[in-house]
Amino acid sequence: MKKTARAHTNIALIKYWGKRDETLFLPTNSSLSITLDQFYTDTSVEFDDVLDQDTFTLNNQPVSETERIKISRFLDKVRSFTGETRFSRVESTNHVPTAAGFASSASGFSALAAAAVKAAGAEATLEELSILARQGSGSASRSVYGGFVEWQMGEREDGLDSYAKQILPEGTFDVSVLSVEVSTEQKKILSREGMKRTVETSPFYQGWLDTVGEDLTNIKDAIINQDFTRMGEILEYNALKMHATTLGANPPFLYWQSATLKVMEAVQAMREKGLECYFTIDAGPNVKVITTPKTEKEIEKKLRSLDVVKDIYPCRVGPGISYID
Ligand code: 2P0
Repeated sequence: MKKTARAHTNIALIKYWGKRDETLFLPTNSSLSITLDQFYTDTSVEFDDVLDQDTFTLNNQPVSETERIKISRFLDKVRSFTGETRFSRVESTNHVPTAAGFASSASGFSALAAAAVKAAGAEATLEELSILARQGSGSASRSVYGGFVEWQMGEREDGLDSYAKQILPEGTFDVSVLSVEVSTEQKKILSREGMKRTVETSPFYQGWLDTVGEDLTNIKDAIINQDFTRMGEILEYNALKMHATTLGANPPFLYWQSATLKVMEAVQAMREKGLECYFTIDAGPNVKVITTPKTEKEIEKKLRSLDVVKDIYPCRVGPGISYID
């Protein structure tokens, strides 16, 4: 029984930055994201007793042995959840511009969790899928849902209360996300390593922990009230604060390039002229600009005129997991 699921990627407005358990992917803080409509992964899974190991192709190409083992370890979690004992054939297609700094791991593990559970003939609630997806990549826990999504960190050691919940469904509060590409280079410090180093060495990390909960409470209130300005102010503040923690790490590091700063300045300059937009940045040099559908085109045009901008990918708020067959 081959089953195919689609999951969309997401962009965090309140960042997941740090783990308290690296094996179970348990975070040190709750986070909040928007699921994006344009970028997604389609994954099909078929368990078959002729197989003597899991196989995995990404965009029709077999992956490296290291990658295959990573996926197989994740499938072990699905097998233990569903009682399935066979190995599986996994085929994944990414519709995610990884060059623009989008991790495909969020949509990837979310789609894989959903397809694998279905292919095993089992049922899972969205909460259970979120818990499973989380154990492939933390941010994947949020891609199970559409709209505005909160990943609640939970308190338990076994992670059973660490899953995402929808705050507001897609189609309720229209925002526009412009992914601004300034560099297509591979990042030097992967987010997994970056957050670990920050947790272990940055004296600024405590400041992050002390205040991120309040940012989350405030932004949830803004989102529920569809207060774009307040949401924008909080998301920009939270992104800058996350990046500030990396400067205090030892050895210190910074995901920004000079081009990143140019886009940030342009956003602030447009805002001063009454064009409302805000930026957020993940573990890389590219910038996501959050604006409204009404101003999206004008802002995109202005950003495209900057010589440091290579490309722009516009998105709106997207849906959660769906099954294709
Ligand atoms: C986020 N990031 O909330 C944060 C902000 C990057 C910066 O989630 O180690 O690929 O697989 O759990 O989810 C990227 O990290 O990390 C990320 P793992 P993940 O979107």
